[in-house]
Amino acid sequence: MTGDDPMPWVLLTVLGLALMQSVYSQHMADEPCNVQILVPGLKGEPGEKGEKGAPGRPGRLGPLGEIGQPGLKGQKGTLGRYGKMGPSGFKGVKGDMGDPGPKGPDGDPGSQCEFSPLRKMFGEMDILVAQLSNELKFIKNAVAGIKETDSKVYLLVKEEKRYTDAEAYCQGRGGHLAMPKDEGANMAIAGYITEAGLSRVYIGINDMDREGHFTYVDRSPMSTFIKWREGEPNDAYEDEDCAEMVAAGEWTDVSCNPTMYFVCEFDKDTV
Ligand SMILES: [Ca+2]
Ligand SMILES: [Ca+2]
Repeated sequence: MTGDDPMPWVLLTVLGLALMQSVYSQHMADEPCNVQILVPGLKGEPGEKGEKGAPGRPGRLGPLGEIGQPGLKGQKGTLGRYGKMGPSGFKGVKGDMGDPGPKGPDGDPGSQCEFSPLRKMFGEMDILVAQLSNELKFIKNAVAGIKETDSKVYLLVKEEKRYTDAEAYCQGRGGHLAMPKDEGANMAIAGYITEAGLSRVYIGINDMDREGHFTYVDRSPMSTFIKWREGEPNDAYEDEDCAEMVAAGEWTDVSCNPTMYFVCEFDKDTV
């Protein structure tokens, strides 16, 4: 046999295939036909405890709680700082003119010059004009109406002054604050006040020297005629040493400090 002859190869192939078929057929005949039915097995033994897991995510926000009871009052705090300065107040009422001050020292001698006499003359004229103005005011008051009795002339001065200033004004014109010493004089003054539409004026009665011991303003003792209103004099607030007449002609003791109109009296002999 040579390589050029195909017959041996074909023969060998056929024999091989036949052998393989024979083995396979014998194997299939030995295997039974099995039908397997799957059922759950018995429960196993519990496993070992696992490791702790990672923390979970935060839960959702809960609903709002109820309002609690008010707490106890705390202790008083320390004093706070001063506040801001407030706005300016209203302008007050003009006060009374003060008493004249003491005389100042003499000035240095001036230099001699030709105008000195003129300057002195002008100064004197100023003083004269001031005096005349005051007199004119006085005459104007007097012309406006005076009251008189047989022996006295009364002048209502419509300038508000304190008691002592009022008396000084009357004295400056030769009189005093009115000192009613009988019913006629008192009625004349009371009528004067009523006609002028006033409710009160200073009159010349006071207890400035001795509390409760009233005298006339010229320090003469009181006459038997008095016209105190019921309950007066009462020295209210221990500060009433002067007297006023009210429109009805009655007297009350009052403080000497308020300013008000007043009535001067002059003796007819000296007017
Ligand atoms: Ca008094
Ligand atoms: Ca009184």
